[in-house]
Amino acid sequence: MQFTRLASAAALSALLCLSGAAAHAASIVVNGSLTGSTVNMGTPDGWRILEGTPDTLDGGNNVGVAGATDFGVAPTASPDGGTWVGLGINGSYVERFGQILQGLSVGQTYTVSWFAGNFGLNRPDAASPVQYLGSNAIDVMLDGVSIGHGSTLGLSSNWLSESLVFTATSASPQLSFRLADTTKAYLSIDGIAVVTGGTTPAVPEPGTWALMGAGLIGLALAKRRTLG
Ligand SMILES: [Ca+2]
Repeated sequence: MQFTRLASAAALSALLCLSGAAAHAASIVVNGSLTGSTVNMGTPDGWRILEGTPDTLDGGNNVGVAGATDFGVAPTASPDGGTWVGLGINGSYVERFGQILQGLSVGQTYTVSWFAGNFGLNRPDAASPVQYLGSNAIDVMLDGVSIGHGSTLGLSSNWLSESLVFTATSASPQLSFRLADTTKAYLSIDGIAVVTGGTTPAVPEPGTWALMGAGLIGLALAKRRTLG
């Protein structure tokens, strides 16, 4: 998210940025906690910008701008703690960040998980009003190709835990995140982990449970009639 007047402050923040890598114990991802200094137009150590200008932020520094609390809805603290990354989209303007994963086994399944929030950006009184208040979802990409996305989130203070399973087709694919559709929005992501294993859950849909329940009741009634 570009704010030209703050470019020098952002550069200073980048200089002051210290390594805060705190990788998940069993996760393949480097600095999945997205720990770093808040910075407008910058990502934490271990990650790189792939499109547009993602930011590193927290609840007191929206879009990485020092002291900015101009959210659409004030965020709760990240379940992962500390800073996180914000991704904007506006039509053909896309923000995407990622890293190269290492040491995957081709044919092995992996689970990628993350926390997502939609706190937006609302600066209606600026000389040029800036409002990113739409609903959108976190899209997950491997080597630049989408492998699925999380739920579509409207503005809310809450974080949602999301995950999906993929099968590795190379040992070192590029994992990246952007927003799933072109609707103008600004979403947050934190706590990214990739762990070995995982299967697509074969849990029956709610409708299936209802049918199964009705079937069981029917069987019980039939049995009672038979016995009676
Ligand atoms: Ca974090």
